[in-house]
Amino acid sequence: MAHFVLPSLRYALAGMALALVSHSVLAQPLSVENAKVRAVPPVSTNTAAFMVLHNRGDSDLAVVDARSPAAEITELHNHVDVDGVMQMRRVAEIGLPAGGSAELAPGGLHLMLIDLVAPLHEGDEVEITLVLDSDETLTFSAPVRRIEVMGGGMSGKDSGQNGGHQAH
Ligand SMILES: [Cu+2]
Repeated sequence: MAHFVLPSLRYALAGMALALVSHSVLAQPLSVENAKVRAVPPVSTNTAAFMVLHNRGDSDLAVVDARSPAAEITELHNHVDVDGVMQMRRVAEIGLPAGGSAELAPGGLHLMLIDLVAPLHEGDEVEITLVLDSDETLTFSAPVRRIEVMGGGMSGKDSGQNGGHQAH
């Protein structure tokens, strides 16, 4: 591996770093706990991230977007009961009232990581950025973990193989 950096690239990187510093303002009132990404078999191209969000501020806020370098697309999802069948739906935002919290957990709200750029291994750290309605962002890393499917009865079925909506 070459260790030198071309001058033009060096300038480009410096500019990028400046742009990130000036644009990415830490969303102070928002805190993230217990973030994790579901480990999936290498054939799976999608996975989900779970966490607990707390709004410790005095005003309401909402998470309106998310992104991760680990996936081509990151979406906010929820599960809804449609005639007794749980289906995933993309949601426009995850609202957090002042002093409130939201749990992203299997069977409910989650971040959907779609078209993973590389297979994820247990123990890997995945960078995730949440975008608020105020345009503030919060970036953190979440470890890849094995996460059991909730609801029992499904444990005998290898639900991770299709890489699709049943993966979580
Ligand atoms: Cu989903």
